[in-house]
Amino acid sequence: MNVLLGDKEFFKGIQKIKFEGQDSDNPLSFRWYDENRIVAGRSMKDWFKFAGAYWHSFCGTGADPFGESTHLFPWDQKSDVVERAKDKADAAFEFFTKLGLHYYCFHDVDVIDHSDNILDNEKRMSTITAYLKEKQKASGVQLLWGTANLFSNRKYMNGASTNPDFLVLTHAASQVKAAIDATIDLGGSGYTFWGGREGYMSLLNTNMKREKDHLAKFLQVARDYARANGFKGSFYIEPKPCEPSKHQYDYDAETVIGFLRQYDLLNDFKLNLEVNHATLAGHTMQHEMQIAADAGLLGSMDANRGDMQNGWDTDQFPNNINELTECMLILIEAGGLQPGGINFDAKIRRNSTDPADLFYAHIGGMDSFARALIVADQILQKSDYKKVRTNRYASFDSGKGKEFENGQLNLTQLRDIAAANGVPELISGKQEYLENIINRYI
Ligand code: XUL
Ligand code: CO
Repeated sequence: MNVLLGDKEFFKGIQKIKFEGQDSDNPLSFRWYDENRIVAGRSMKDWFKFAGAYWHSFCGTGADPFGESTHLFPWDQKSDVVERAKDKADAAFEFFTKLGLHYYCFHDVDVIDHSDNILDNEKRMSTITAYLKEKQKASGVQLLWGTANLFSNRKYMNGASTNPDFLVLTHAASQVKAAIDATIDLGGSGYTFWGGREGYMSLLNTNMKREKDHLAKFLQVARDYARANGFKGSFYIEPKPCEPSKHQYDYDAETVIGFLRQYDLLNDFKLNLEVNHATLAGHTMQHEMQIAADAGLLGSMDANRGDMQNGWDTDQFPNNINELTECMLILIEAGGLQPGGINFDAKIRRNSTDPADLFYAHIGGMDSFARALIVADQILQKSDYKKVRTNRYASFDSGKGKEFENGQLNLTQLRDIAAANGVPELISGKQEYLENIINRYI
């Protein structure tokens, strides 16, 4: 009997996924992701720290507002809450192990169903945490980050920590406390706050200033509790502009950084950026990553992609090499994610109903990242990408430009330089040239 699988196997007929290289036509193999391959000084495994998302892969039933579930999970059959949760954990760890994912992420309600009773929920969480700990030990899979779901239960319809009703805020606190306890117990390197309902539906009934103050106070007490109980990892805020709220307070990277600075949270919190959230905010993921990297706050990342033709969070698996290459250029130059990894916050489509579909989806995502990393490394090593970018700013490297950067010139002196030097030459930004470099190395 396989100790990891116990006496049940949920993904029958699927063996450990191996790297077989570009010439392989086995759809259940990696063509680019070779976890021990060194790229830009580190193994792929280390650059990415790929994680599986419990919620999409083991809880998401494929139901949508127009139709019932299509993903009928064999691990969701037992009537006993704990037994059902253990089956789900068995399925999840079988999947992580067969795919070669070394990390995972969860919300409290993903790993075990919750009731209306706080004491009961705390007991449930500690029971399943003990079980997950055993699974982690047997498999070597680690917790990338934990979180609490503060958006699905009806009591959170007006927000969790930003709810106008203080009692609702205390319920959110009870969940966060238990989820932090589980994260610490499982050795998680991060704890994420995604505030799906921390925002408003209408300003007519909302005191935005008070709600944002409550959000900050809530984050401070959660931070203090976790630190007092030995949590050494990073807290993450995951920005998203809207959905399910009309306007979410953690709108995008820049907004969150301003918020963290205003409430003195920059020492403990970093960003967990998600591709489809970036595009909903009217940005590219590259933009969000560069903002975070420049602030030293590039903590972790949720991988997925949206759909160009519709404006919501479709959470599809990533497959755009061109876009990912631009992201990997930023990742490599920033020295990687610190201390997080790449969590597949992505779901297979409602009509992807074969057990193998979950493997195809992740293999495609991992291969896309791997290929993009290789391409980005080639660009950085072999092309003049860096030189072109650096040279654009050469006028600030010496002389009067340098003096300006050093704060040594006033407005009148700047005017005098303009008057003495005449009309500036037109200097090309070379955008198409740089775009061609990316395609050349793909
Ligand atoms: C929702 C989303 C969440 C967070 C965790 O859009 O991304 O799943 O990642 O709460
Ligand atoms: Co996410």
